[in-house]
Amino acid sequence: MKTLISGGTVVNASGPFAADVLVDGEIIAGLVAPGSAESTSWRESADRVIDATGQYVIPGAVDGHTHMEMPFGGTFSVDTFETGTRAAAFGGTTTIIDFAIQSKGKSLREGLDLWHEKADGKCAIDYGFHMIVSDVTDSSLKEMDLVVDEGVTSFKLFMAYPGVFYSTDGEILRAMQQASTNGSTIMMHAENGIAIDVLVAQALARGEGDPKFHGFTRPSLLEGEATHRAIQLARVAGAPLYIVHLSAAEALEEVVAARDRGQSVFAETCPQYLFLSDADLAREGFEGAKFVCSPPLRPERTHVDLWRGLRTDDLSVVSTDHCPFCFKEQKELGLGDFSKIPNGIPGVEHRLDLIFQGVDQGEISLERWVEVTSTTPARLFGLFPKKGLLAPGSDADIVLYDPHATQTFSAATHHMNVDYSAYEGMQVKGRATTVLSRGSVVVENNEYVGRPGWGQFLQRGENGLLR
Ligand code: DUC
Ligand code: ZN
Ligand code: ZN
Repeated sequence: MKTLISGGTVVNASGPFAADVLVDGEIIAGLVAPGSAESTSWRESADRVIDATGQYVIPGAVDGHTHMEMPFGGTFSVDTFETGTRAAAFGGTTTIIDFAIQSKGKSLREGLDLWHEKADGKCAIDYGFHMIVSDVTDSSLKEMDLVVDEGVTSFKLFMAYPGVFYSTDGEILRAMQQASTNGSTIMMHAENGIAIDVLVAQALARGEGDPKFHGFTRPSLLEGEATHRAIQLARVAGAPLYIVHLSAAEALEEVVAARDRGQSVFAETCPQYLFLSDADLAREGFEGAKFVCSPPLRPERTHVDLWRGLRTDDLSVVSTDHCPFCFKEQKELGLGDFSKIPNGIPGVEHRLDLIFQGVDQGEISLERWVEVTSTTPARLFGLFPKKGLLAPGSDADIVLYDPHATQTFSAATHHMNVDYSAYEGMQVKGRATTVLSRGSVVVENNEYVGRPGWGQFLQRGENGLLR
């Protein structure tokens, strides 16, 4: 199957240029000058020609942080791999990396097998796994090496959620030491969970049960403190560190200091920390529950710091931390007690569009948009240049993006399997119009034309930003 994508502006992380894209089967065969002899001859033999006039042609976006079917807070996140990857495709994301979970007392093997079962034969787009290590023991440390050999090359640890995912500093150090010998990267949920639990108990004892107290009991100082500690532990172990879902200026300062001294520390932020704020968490009645995630939404003034971090590359990636729980019956588990609200915000469908608003509003350049949503996550998580780049030999994961289209986000029209939108009524510029996954069109004219099971498991390599 030969495809020609003609007349568009190709945007890689290196910048925009006019080019026609030749696709042969699942792979990009070439980028050629529009109207060139190569383009004309490809057009003559092509099975399909896609007109990209007036559109950006970008590498399919890579979301390095999702939670499909995640058991959490006494329930499960509601997107399956089938519904979640379909929604991702609608928004121009053609790769997700989800978190397989080692439960306490179980092996990494059991956790990874379970995640393969959940995803196998279900995904609309390609997918990989990170592994959450909840139980650092002699045997799970050894298992980390085996898992790396299977293409799961990053491990998430938690300084938050005592009794669930939490690891002590000693356990974290041991896992980091292991990572330093097997070429993997440690991802850290950096919030001081022990201190937070004290603040939560004190708030509840005062009768402060509304959603906004979720934010008050997780102050940004405790994210900054944990980020500092994680960085120092990684320094001692000599391991690369990736701070997930960075939300606070105090945490960003720590990342800046580490990167300035040359330490291999990377960080992502998420659209919710760039577009939503603690004012949403404090919405009337129980509405704020829709915005309960951890770390919590911060004051609006933090947006400025995070956009700056994206410009300076102190924040290298935007991922979603997509973790959808319905308002009805799931978020409602925490009526009267914010600590029982399942933590998470749906977002896998809207990342590319939301970050494009940053381009439209002059916060970041067009190529930086591609870099933080696609190229850098592909590099960091060992998928580059197969993913994250439009070039000969790369997978033909391609998005046609119309910068002049407008859309309004709403639960009534989104494709995520969740009963509310955190961005209800928000009008945005830009939209993915055609999405190809490995050369096959999966979204066209706002219709899903892919199929569950098209997406393949990606065995990932080492972090490509270490040398
Ligand atoms: N934070 C969330 O909000 N949800 C899932 C897990 C996490 O760390
Ligand atoms: Zn987390
Ligand atoms: Zn997460």
